[in-house]
Amino acid sequence: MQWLQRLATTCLVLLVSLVTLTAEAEMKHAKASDIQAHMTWVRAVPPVAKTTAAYMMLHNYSQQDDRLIAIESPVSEVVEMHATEVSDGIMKMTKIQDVVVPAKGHIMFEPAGNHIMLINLKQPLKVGSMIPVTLVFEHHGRIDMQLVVSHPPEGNDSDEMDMQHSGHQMNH
Ligand SMILES: [Cu+2]
Repeated sequence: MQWLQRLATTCLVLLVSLVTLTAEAEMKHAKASDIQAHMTWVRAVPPVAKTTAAYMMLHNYSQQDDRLIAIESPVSEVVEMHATEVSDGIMKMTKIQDVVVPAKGHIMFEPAGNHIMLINLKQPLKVGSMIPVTLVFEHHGRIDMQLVVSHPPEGNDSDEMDMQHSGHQMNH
């Protein structure tokens, strides 16, 4: 019966290494489709404006947290992630270096919240046109997407945001 025992042990070792290999492969090959953006848009601004903001809901369907470390776009010289804070009744925007999108979770880039700033626009952005944007993640790498330029949805206080962003523009 010794051969049977040996066979069983060999099978077990093979099985364990197979499972380990599969798990490792899954960790390394984080699929780009794990990360998905919804409700993406870029705020339409007058042609003279040098700055605008982009918004989206960002889902992470994978089993591990991922960190958004950079955002790129050919339409502006600089792209930054900003947080909005209220101190002494005044809304302030501060640059943030990265944002963690939790496993099986989502984050928002939204008016009056965290948002993406397109600073020093190279050309006026036409309403309805598509803007290429690349999100760079620690694990999932580079993810390309197209964001439509549009006016804020009905009921959104756009004047407030426009004021914020023109105020903000002077800091750059
Ligand atoms: Cu901002």
